[in-house]
Amino acid sequence: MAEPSNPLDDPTADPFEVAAAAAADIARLTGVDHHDIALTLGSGWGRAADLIGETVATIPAPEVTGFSRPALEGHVGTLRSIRTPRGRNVLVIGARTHYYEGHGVRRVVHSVRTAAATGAATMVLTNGAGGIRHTWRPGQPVLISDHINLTADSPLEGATFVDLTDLYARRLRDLALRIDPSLEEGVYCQFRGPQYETPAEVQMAKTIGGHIVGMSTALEAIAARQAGMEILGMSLITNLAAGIQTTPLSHAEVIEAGREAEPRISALLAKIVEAL
Ligand code: 8IG
Repeated sequence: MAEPSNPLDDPTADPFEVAAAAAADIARLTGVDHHDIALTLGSGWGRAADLIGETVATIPAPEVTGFSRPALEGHVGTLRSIRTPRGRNVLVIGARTHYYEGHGVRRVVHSVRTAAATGAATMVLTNGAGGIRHTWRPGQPVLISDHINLTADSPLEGATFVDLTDLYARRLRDLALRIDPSLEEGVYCQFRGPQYETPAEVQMAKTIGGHIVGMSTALEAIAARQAGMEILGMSLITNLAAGIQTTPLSHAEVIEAGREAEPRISALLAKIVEAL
């Protein structure tokens, strides 16, 4: 079966025009013409959507311009429009395209650009990741304080000199800390994946100032900043990084840690979103 074409695969397409078309699709399909907050839910964070308010509409991501069909059959990502008790519209993105899927960085950041085009001024990025700090435990949520982009790629095109000072806004981290003062912070290192790191790569990440290793969030945060959004980043530590934990990393273990932590961290995230 031929894959339906994606306008982002046309190199002459303007990715911001594709994002504007996607935002128009979302307005039409949800009946909500403006969103205030966008939230990307990574592994372990999925249940937060049910806790932040009333779901107004759920749409399959492939019905929205530029969103990919899932790489593997089975799980189709969705976009949800949720109305909070305080009357804000939250766009919940349950369809993340990872860099390692090989569709190019335009597809990776399309959901973030679409969120901005729906009007969202705040982008909440969550993920499941490996922890470098040996005091951290699987199931622990941490705030992202900054990142190191080790993908050797960028969502910015041409001479686009975007400032990344305070990328993960101190203001939003302080707000999260008021809700849970026990939250720790760390620097997120994005590797290309999909293989996990070698222990030597984890030592490199540690040496250059990293505390968290993952495969998703840095490129998305750069695009969110370019779009003018304020960013909150949170990682669920599902495993200690290779060599920090002495046992091999297994995807099953990662999924299990996420499942176990999900009710707790989803409730925390819902409280944070309500306070944004
Ligand atoms: I879940 O240990 C998860 N995602 N790069 N390293 C990287 N990504 C991850 C890891 C990890 N665990």
